[in-house]
Amino acid sequence: MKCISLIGAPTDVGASVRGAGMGPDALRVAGVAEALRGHGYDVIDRGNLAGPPNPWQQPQQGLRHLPEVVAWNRAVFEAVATSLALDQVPLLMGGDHCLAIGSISAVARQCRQERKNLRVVWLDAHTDVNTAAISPSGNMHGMPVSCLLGHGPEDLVGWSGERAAIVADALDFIGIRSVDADEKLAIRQLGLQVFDMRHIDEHGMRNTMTEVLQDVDEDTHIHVSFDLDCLDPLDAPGVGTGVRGGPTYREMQLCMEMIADTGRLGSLDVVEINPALDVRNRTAELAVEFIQSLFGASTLAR
Ligand code: EXY
Ligand code: MN
Ligand code: MN
Ligand code: MN
Repeated sequence: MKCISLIGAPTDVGASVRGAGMGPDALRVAGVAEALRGHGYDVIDRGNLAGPPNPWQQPQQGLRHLPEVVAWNRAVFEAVATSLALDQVPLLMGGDHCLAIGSISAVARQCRQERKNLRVVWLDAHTDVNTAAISPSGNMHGMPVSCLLGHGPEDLVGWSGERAAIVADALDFIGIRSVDADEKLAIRQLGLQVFDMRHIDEHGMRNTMTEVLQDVDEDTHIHVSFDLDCLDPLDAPGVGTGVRGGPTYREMQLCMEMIADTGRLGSLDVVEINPALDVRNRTAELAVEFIQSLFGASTLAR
């Protein structure tokens, strides 16, 4: 069993509201390390990364806080790369979702070196595929997917060794229900696979995940990028950009369990938990429940 390394990135520089910077400690208080140890994993908490404070400025040329976003992602990239080089499973504790740029770029580089097929499962209410040209807000937590596909500011692309860290085919979105007008066009142009809430309503989570995971084989590395706003805000109130109508608790558990069953989970982001908006740490506690399922805890297994 691989060792899991917890990496805290306490920042909200990419977000629209303040507070996600407290996410790493909320997960610690909710007992993430103890829970995983309880399932037999070795867990190393590498503490929190350092980076610049949130200057809370207006966007410049369509991008808000670009230098700070670059600095935080650099730190994340290095930490995730180090953990993968040690053959550990990095669990990035955000922070807002812009941090997936550094995290997934490091994973993509490692997969290329090891000739593994990278598959990214993006659990979110949003598609995060804005760019400076089309974003309605300039907030960079709405742009990590574009950056990873090679369509971001020069400072944020190419870290994996290729301009695009991932190809559109390697990415599946689940739980989507909020897409900006120009993002819809981008999704079509890029050929992205979006399993939106209507798809889950009509086909169920089981069929959806069967489709998502159909070509996973022994050479596959699955990266899960888990934005807690994927869940319904009634279950997960501690998020900055909640959208009603998310998957139910059981649907999300099944999603996690089916990923766990492949045995190919290699890395994970847990982002957008905002304790300032939460109710008694409920969202971090819920995240810890889902993280356990993702790492193979099930009702009848130890
Ligand atoms: N699409 C909106 C924007 O780009 O401003 C909202 C993005 C919210 C992103 C959250 C993290 O997933
Ligand atoms: Mn997101
Ligand atoms: Mn989101
Ligand atoms: Mn696909």
